[in-house]
Amino acid sequence: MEGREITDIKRSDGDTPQETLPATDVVIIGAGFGGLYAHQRLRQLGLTLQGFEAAPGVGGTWYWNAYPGARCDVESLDYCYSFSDELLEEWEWSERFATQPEILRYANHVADRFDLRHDIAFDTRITSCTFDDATNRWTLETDTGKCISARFVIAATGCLSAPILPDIDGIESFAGTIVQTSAWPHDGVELAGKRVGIIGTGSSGIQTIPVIAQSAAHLTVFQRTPNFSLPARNGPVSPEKLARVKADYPAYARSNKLTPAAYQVSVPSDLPEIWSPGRSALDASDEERSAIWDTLWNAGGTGFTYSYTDLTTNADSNQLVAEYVHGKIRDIVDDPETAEKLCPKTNPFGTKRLCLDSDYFATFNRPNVSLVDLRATPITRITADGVEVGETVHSLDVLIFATGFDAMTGPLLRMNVKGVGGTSLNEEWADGPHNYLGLMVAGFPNLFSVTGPGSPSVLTNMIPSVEQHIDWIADCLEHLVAHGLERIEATPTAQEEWGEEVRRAASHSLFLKADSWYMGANVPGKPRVILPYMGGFSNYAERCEEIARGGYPGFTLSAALVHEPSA
Ligand code: N01
Repeated sequence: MEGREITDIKRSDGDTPQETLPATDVVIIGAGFGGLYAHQRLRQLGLTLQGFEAAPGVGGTWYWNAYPGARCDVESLDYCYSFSDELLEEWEWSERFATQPEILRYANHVADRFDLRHDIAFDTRITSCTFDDATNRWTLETDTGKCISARFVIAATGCLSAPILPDIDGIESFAGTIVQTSAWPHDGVELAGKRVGIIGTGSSGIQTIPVIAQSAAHLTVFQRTPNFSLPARNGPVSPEKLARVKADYPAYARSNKLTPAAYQVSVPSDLPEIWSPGRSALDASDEERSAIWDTLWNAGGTGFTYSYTDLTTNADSNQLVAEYVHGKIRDIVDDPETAEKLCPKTNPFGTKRLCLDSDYFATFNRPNVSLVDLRATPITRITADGVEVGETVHSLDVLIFATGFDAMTGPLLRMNVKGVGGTSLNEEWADGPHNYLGLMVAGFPNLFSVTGPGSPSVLTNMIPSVEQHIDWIADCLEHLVAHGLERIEATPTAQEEWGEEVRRAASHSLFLKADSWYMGANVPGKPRVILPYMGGFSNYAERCEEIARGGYPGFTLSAALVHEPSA
């Protein structure tokens, strides 16, 4: 089994590392899209690099989330690197929304084509990162007993790479197969003819449920909170879009980076003429709104959310769109009681990550699928036989957890990071993340995070976003080397002001009202703060560029050791 086991993650046992690797200029943690591009970009600077990746192969989140039905919900022609014109021209995507295996093939193709594997240690997880103020170097330890010293560390650790398994009584007593969507074995899980249960109805659950229902003897969906989902209407890549994009793919890909979400959502050609951009949903009549929403609903994808500007900022507009989607669910689902349970009413539309689905709601019309409403009756315990809800035991052969991630901060906080004076990042972030531009934390010099909290990251098309971060980091390292500098650190003031900016950017948003992972609300005890920066990708990228052009205000750059080594 190649997938990550639930209890999998090898932890540092506190033993002294057995082997010290040669010191390096830069350690790159992670070999997903961020890490791979970091290798490609930084090697051009002539720095020595050492990469570490917990998985046996490249791909990051697209390596681990190999569950049936996994696919991206950014269109494949947009979900790609733009750093190489040749790569853009030669790669052919087969579907509008690419599947996980196809995206993983793409990641492998990039690794092979640009020869990116040789500096990466696979099957190796970083267990600690400790900064030495005396030498301005980081020491990193791995779960394989290795230790390495690096001048700079790039944490390309992903935003949704720290899975969480809920603390449900009796989980270990289940006699059947337990599997997480985020650790799906690459050699598959036998589901055909089995009694399968799934806990979780976020993007992962909503994608996998319709596929599993096709082969399982019975599928029981344990739902705590219903979610808004829009139809993907997946299919082959549209020939019109392909022609338009391929006419000048590099220019098209570059122009993605000039947009608020690093993604150009195309408006369907049959959109009623009454539609124009930049309007409130409240300025349209009921008929206009229905006509526009029907067209966008039928076109599929996330274009629906661009229909009006205030769907996630004005509670009345939000109510209108929520009711529209409830109406669609009631139309699709035959059983009115089930339909009602599937209508999301506890969180405003679009404020938890919107899902894109292929026949999710219709799946509940199948005779072999049942919905268990955990709001009405929570899970009592898991037993050897299955899941006990109230007085009822749902007997299962396979139990799937699609229960999400400790998003954005989790991947960094699970690495036992200690900065200047031994201060732990976990302590620094006890009340939520603090950093400058989502890139660097005061007191943690020479450590860069890629699409971390406080950056637009998860609200954007991630591949252009990671490229923007890595380009900025690479330019910054080039600047340091060119000027004989060896240390860069965010100032506490810049960090504080950026925190204010992150809060200000979210202040008018209904996102603050949702129990979402954007707000840290899905992890018990996690501080409830907005994690991504909502000011838009293009503004943010411009700001980062200005800061670099201006000689890095808000950062302290130093030429040599800041402190004398202690005796
Ligand atoms: O995780 P989630 P996900 N008892 O956190 C439920 C990206 N992604 O893996 O809402 C019962 O969204 C929880 O219930 P509740 C995307 O950004 C992208 O699905 O907390 N249920 C919820 O239903 C996405 O947002 C793609 O009440 C429990 C579910 O588990 C992010 O990854 C595809 C529970 C978790 O949903 C995470 O998505 C897949 C408990 N104790 C993922 N604990 C694409 O690009 C949790 N839940 C398409």
